[in-house]
Amino acid sequence: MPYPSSLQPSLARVAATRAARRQQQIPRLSLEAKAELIQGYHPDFRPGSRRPLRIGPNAGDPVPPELADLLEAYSRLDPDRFDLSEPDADVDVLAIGGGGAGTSAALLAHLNGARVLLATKLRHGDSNTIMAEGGIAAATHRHDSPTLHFLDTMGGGRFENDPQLVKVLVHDAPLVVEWLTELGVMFDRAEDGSHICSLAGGHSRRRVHSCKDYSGLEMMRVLRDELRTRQVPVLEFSPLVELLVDDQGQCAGAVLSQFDTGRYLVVRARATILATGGIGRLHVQGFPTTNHFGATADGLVVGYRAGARLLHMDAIQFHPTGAAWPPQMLGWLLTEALRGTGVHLVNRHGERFINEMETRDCTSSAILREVDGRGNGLETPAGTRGVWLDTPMIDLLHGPGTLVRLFAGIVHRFQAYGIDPRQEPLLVYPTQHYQNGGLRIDAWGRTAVPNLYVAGEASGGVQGRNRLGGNSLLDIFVFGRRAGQHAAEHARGVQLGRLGLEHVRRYHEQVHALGVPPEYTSPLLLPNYTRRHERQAPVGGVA
Ligand code: MEZ
Repeated sequence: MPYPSSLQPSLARVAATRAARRQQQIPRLSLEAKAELIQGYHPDFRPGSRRPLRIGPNAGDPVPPELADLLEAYSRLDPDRFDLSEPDADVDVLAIGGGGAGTSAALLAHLNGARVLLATKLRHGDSNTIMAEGGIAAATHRHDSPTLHFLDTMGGGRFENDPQLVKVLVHDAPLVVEWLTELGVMFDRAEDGSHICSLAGGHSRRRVHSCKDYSGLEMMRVLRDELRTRQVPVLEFSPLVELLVDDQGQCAGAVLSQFDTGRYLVVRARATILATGGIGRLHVQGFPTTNHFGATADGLVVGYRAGARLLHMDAIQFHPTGAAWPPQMLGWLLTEALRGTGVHLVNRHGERFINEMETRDCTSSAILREVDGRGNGLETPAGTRGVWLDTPMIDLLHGPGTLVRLFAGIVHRFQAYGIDPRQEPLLVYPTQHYQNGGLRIDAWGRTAVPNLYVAGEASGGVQGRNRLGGNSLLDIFVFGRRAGQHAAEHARGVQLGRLGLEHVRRYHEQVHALGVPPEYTSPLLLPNYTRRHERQAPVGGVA
């Protein structure tokens, strides 16, 4: 859908100011100015954006109400009636989640001699990994070092990251990029064969390795092939419903549900790895999202019920540049690599208002200030609002053909709606992108629950309160690999007791004491897109 006539005067203004803006330098904000901007405009700080959890290991901690409702709901299973006497499968390592974290965990567990099952809610690969555009961060170039990567990551996370986890993240990073390259990932390369690296907000060096603007899809292509070639069993369309905990308090596998038959499957496992991803499809505060349909917090909910602790769950990442037009693409990711390649953010008057390489918490807040606070944004006839991401700058700065060469996916997607990003800027607004926190892990992905591991976006501690671009694809492979390797070794020594759902029974008592109606159940499994007035309950699957 081409731009409506009401936006045309502003489009003309953006074009008229483009050449002059090339020379303009916008200084980075001081720490104080950043803090003030974030506290004034970041959605995490809006009234009503969090509420204290009332039950479980994190009782009293603030979390988004959309998540709190799921954490304070009943299981889909009745622990008094559910039959666990004959497990459907018995494995050493059960990896749950078909994205990069789960797949790399399953692969490493297999390579370390474990009998592995990978279970996933949708098709193998359907995940936030395949939505990742920009790339993976790693200090591989001569002018860079893991130490600089460490400092940038800690600063981006507002120094609340677990330093041990960040140390592991940045030190494993070059190894992970080498591993992916050897497996066959086709990274963008310069004429001398070296990887081309781009800049992302908060990184002091160019260290994001990309595969055009479909980096995650390319990585997932290769990993999925690898798992298939090695004949690791994969169970698709089988979402996680509950973890099993034995009579010694150890995690002992999981109950999955089969979408097609509605049947439950009991999988006994000596080690279980949750790699179920994020919560974008909860649409916190009504924001659109860049996330895959499966991102409904399932692992967080069942891991919490089993006794694992959450960390930083009140810190949600809003990517600054989600599509705000056409309406069909609302919230779609417009990679940060565009800004890293020189694209400006400009308001309705064609003016820049922030250094585009600030961290995401800051840049998103600046956009919200421009639109909501200063009235310098634009509104479309569909009611969406935003500022401009001036994509024609790329060809102006780097020569004709550059935009389509580096960002082919974005160009083609917008052309399908009659917008040519080579000629016209894109209207953008912050979009829910990532959960900075998650279930607390150590350097091997272990939680406080014996035999239970977490890897990737469902884990907490690595990213602090604000993740830097490129550190998510990195996180999933670093900690997916580590969890898989450790789980395989650990499983050899595990003796499981009687399988049980006693933890669910105890949790139900607490939910009941809150007065939660019995039809409020979780995990959600699929996003709830019924219209508000048609809903039976505000959250979860209604049993
Ligand atoms: O790590 C990310 O989230 C990332 C690089 C996203 C993007 O802008 O492409």
